[in-house]
Amino acid sequence: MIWNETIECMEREEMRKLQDIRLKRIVAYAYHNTPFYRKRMQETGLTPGDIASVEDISKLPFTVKQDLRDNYPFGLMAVAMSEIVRLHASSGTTGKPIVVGYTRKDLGIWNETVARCLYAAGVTRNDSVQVSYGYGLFTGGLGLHGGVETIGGTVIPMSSGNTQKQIQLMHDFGANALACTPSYALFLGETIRESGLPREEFKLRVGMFGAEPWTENMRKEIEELLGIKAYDIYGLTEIIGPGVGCECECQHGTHLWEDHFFPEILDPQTLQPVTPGVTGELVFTTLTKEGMPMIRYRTRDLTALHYEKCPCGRTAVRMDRILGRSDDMLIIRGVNVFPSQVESVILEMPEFEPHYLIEVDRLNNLDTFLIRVEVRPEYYSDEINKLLALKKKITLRMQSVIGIQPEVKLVEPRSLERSLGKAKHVIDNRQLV
Ligand code: DLL
Repeated sequence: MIWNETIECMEREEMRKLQDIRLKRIVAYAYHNTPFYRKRMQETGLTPGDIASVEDISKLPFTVKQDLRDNYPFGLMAVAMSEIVRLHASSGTTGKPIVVGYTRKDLGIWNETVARCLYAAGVTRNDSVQVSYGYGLFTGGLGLHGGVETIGGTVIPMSSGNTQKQIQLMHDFGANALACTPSYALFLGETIRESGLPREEFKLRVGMFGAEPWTENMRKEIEELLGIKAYDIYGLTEIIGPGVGCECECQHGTHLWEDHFFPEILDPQTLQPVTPGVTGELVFTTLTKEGMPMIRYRTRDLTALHYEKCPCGRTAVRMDRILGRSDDMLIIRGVNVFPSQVESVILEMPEFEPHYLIEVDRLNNLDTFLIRVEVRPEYYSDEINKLLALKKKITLRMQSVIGIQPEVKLVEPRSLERSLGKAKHVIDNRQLV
């Protein structure tokens, strides 16, 4: 099912023409309406007339998260505040939040792009969708909410938390789709299993999970636990929120809605474009947003793009799973380590629950690297030899995948804290010393 066939299946050449027109327009718009962009362009000796097509995009300066912080709260708005009908914000881990503003037209674009995502995941007006992303300044809850209303589905606006009630109402209201973070989906699944409510009494068919990196193995785990098909949905506050892209039924890549959000992949070191298919940093330019346009925003997300047509009929570019964020990457004893690598090892081994915590510290100038991982009840044993053998097995596997040897600590089932929103998988104490 395709929500906007004209756009989602548009021939590449046509899409390029549309992007050319929109890029020219948005650059001139940003130049004339946002002093920040005007100054940046003037500093590099550029005028809007220098941008004739997407071929010229590399002439434009980048925008980074710090720019949003420096212009906190409303310095990047391109319209008078009287035109802004909604604000959202993302707290991040340090410093001031970043704030984004939407005009009425922007909310319309957002609803449209989330509607495309829902259709791509096979959710229609006949479905009811339990939205268990947080409502509020976080874009997850209200973003999905608007999309479900746009397609005419039934929204169940649960927000996150209150897990027992989530399950009770999911059961009683017969929700067909669930939208939340993958880590919360796991928690919901575990709680359903323990609740004693028979799974056949649930009508859940589809999940739309995102807002944090997850792996193929985690997908399998969630699908088995909840008896559903799980789709990856991607987005970020700075660009619009959830719905920058989503998987279709073919599930080989996340289609990005590139008529609104123009993607580039750059080598994070040289900031030069890489060939399609090669992994690098994802950079977006919003082509239509009025309230707060973003020009060449560096997401720090690492992925690759594929331009071949998808068997679903869509031509919209496909993005690989996000490998991680360049700023999530840990450098431990000189080796680059992504939490997603740790996660994929844990999930490929049947003995472990999909819950883990990485702790990094520095002792006598040497990095320490500890992974706490939960053993499944059926493998948790009183016999020390069995646990030692299990520990050895996972340590060796980690070492071969990551390249360095972690210290693995096997912990009891259900002993690690569960997450209601974005999971916290890493504690890096090295910054504190
Ligand atoms: O997380 C928006 C969102 C809400 C997306 C609900 C999907 C569903 P932020 O809080 O600004 O916005 O965080 C954006 O989260 O740059 C990625 O690093 C990460 N992220 C988002 N979706 C995915 C995903 C929302 N599907 C940041 N896979 C992004 C991996 C994701 N990482």
